[in-house]
Amino acid sequence: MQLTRLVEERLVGLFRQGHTMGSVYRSLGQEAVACATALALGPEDVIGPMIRNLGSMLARGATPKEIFLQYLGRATGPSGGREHNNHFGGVPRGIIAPTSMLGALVPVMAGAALSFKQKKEQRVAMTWIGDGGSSTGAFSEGLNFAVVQNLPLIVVGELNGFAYSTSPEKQMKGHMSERSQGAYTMVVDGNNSLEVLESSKRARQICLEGDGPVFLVCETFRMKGHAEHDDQRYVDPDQLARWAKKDPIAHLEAWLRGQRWLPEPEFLQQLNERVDREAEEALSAEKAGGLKI
Ligand SMILES: Cc1ncc(C[n+]2csc(CCOP(=O)(O)OP(=O)(O)O)c2C)c(N)n1
Repeated sequence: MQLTRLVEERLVGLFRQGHTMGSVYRSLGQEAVACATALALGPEDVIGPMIRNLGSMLARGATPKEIFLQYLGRATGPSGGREHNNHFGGVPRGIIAPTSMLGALVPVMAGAALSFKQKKEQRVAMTWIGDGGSSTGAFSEGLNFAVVQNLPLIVVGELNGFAYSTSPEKQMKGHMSERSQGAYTMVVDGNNSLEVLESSKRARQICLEGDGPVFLVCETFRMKGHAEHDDQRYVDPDQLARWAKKDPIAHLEAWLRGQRWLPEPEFLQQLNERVDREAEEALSAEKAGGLKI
């Protein structure tokens, strides 16, 4: 979670200096959702992340340098400068590249889960969907397909207060969890990484036992605007202040302190240095270099 936060903070700096291609989409305050769900998986499982799930990619081995190269549009980046932000994947890491069209990853990942079921492989597929994205036809069709086929698919719902500037009550009746269409459903505190981790492990087990899919709705809050170009003036400052007190990293830190399991003091400094070093390496990388399209 801390690595995600540091990488994103560094990306914001690069954006403000005019280095990045396009905007920067933060997951500030919701890092537990992407990280703890992905950490519950095995290496054989497959994820299909969305824009706010950079943490899930870091959890599965993507490096800060790759992410910086990608945002800078460098030819030596994961997509060779063809794509921006976190739109890259990798078969060895079990990452299917994000798809911009909201909801579209649900049927794609249901397809991956179908192949696991057909081949009798003990693997699960996982993807994420925002409250806004859950209003798309693709989400409904994909989840419905997974339900009727009993697929090993975990759809993580990110109920984070806003879809761009639209709050959930302006685009859905009732709670997001009511969109489960018969999938096994859980609602958890998305800012409590331990709860997210435990329920994600349970979701995986349910899928492996043939009782999937699982719709795991994580209640959280988007602490920044939709992206860096959005100053979130439509968000009530009191609401932001309330959620700031529920920061997922501070929560885990307090728990670790209680267990006397806090990492060595140099841990944070080393993480910071790593992110700075990899950002500098990406910045000095060749802008173009024999890219064949
Ligand atoms: C089908 C589709 N419609 C519209 C968009 C433009 N769009 C991108 S992100 C976004 C808001 C997404 O909100 P939500 O799903 O709640 O996720 P969050 O940004 O809160 O994480 C919109 C409308 C899109 N990418 N795809």
